[in-house]
Amino acid sequence: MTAQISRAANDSLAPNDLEAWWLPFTANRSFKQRPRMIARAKGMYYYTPEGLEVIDGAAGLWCCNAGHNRDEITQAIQAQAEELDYSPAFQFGHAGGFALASRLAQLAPGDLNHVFFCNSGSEAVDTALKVALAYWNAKGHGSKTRLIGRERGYHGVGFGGISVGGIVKNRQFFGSLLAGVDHLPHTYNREQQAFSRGEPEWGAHLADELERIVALHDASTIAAVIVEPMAGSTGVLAAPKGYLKRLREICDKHGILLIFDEVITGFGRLGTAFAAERYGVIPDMITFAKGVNSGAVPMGGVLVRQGLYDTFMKGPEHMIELFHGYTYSGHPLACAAALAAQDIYRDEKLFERAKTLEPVWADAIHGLKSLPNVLDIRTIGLVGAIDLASRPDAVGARAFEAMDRGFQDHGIMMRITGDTIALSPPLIITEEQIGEIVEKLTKVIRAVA
Ligand code: PXG
Repeated sequence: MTAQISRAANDSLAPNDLEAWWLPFTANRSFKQRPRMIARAKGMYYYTPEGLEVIDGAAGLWCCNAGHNRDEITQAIQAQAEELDYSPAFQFGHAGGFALASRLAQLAPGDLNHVFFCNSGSEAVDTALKVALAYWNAKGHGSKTRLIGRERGYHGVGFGGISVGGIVKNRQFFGSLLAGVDHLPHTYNREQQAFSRGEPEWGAHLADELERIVALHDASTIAAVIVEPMAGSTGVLAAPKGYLKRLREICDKHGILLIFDEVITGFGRLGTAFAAERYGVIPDMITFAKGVNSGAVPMGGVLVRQGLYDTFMKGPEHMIELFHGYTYSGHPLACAAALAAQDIYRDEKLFERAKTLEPVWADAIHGLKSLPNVLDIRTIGLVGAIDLASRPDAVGARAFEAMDRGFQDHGIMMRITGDTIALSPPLIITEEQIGEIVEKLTKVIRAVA
């Protein structure tokens, strides 16, 4: 079948054949029958080829924190492309990469002083897991190889990430995955936590499950624990109060590295530069991507504590210290975009803005509580999730329809997972635009009742 879409106002942006592109994490056949095409973006809005304005309730995919098509970022990318298009990062360097690494190290809490660049969150996760293994090797503890993730965790789609991840569909079709992985329980319990704002009161004790895992495997076999401070993809599960501190304490007690996957929570999403700052917990590594350059050019990376980096910096000086890296690590265009995005975050105080708006946002989203089929609503920072009741024998159908009708009929972009609607608008959102999101969501949730 060749799917055609009607000739749109902007001919040059409307392809006439949708077959060739196999879209990721997408219902392809349904998309190609009723495509959701995007032609351009500005600020808080996307525009379809037909010119329909769509408010971005998702910051793209949790990444465009400074809003869309910011002139400062566009100009930085353009200037960089004219000056230096590509520069190898194996044995060579360029000023933008060093400037950005210093900037991110300053932004990060504690002694997370070093940055390893890659090109996505998935690569950042694989990088962090490999650094953890290589670190213990370098310390002479080669038996510390186990990796501990968490049920319902999302750490991208590399084999490392899906192994420590805990989303069943992302794992079940892909064989035996990495060996030697175990999982903490997830932290969601609707009975105890329904309609929570910020960190749920209940659930810190679930961190103690790490003690049970250590007792089972022995700490001498465990390299690292990786968790999202707020599990995003699985439907917005904020860490319960005190949970992350407890994980840190147990990791310290047993000599286990703690990795925060901040691919979503990094760069202001929870009202601080990193969630680590919000929780006053310093992990050994932070993975980031998405918001680092407001989604303008693919980029990810890992922030690494001083002690880890120092452990690698030994042996003959002509020798490579870590046998790992990517052709596009620290790509000049990604770095230029990131420096410009970081300027915007600082100059417009967007992280503080997210913090100030958090209660306004929470009031607005929790106001949807009485709409049909709403089972739970969770908010934290500038993130929200709405669980809808599933239709009988059709899990996911209601939210899928909400996403489709939201875009096609009501001019709102949202993310869905199962029957959960997830929201994470750009941090530039105004109170009026929060109202617009709520108004449109109200119509959509009623329409799919
Ligand atoms: N870690 C976390 C915590 C993430 O949320 C990744 C790693 C992987 O990043 P890359 O750049 O490889 O995709 C992510 C990505 C959604 C959604 O709506 C979430 C992500 C990506 C796409 C959609 O739930 N998170």
